[in-house]
Amino acid sequence: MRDKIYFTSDFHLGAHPLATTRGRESRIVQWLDSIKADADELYLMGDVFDFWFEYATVVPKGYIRFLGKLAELADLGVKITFFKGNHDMWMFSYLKDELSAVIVDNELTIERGGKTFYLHHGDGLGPGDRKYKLLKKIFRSRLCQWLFARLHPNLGISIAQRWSAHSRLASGGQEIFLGEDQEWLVVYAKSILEKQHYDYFIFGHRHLPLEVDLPHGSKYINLGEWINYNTYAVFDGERLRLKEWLT
Ligand SMILES: [Mn+2]
Repeated sequence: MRDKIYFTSDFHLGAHPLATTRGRESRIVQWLDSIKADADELYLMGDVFDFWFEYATVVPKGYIRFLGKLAELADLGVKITFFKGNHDMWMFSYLKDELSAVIVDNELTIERGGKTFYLHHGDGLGPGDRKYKLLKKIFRSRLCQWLFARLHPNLGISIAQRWSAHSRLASGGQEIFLGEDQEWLVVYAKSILEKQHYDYFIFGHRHLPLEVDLPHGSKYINLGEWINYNTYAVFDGERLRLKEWLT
């Protein structure tokens, strides 16, 4: 029976070293295979790809097992939603056309089983991070995207990969919980709660699996990532649980 909703994020497929990306892809494919019988919806909440850009007639090489498995799920009737992450914000119509996927730019709010969910990749929210907030505006501008698409893919994608090699993830440091006052997504969720109630806030981006109780019975879940943690959340119609995929 298709009665479960799955949430996961931050696969960073294609992130260096390339040798580990195939192992990661294979874990993800096994996990997708394990949920295909009971998944009604699948939310891929950003940074699925370490870099993604769609040219009018070209998409980046790679990830065929992953994309093939997603196609299988889509053909079985699983509804797939992609969120744009900070590494893969340049998704246009390809995944929509191939997988009937929904592409979400920023936040998405849904209600399932009488519970309300606030969903977002998690980039550029909360206090601070001004430099990134400015970059996000530039990277998301049509002009910037148009200019980037004018570069030959060999050049454009190698520039992007070099850029990505300097990211937080590539530096290999393990994330640690900073405490409720310093965790900017906790601060952000609390600010939203002042205006409106949600039962669950689900984010990626933090690269640290987290479950934090918020005021008024609300909860913040961070989905972690698939380099160290292999974590995802599942909603069974009543409860949301953060889980680890064990092969
Ligand atoms: Mn990420």
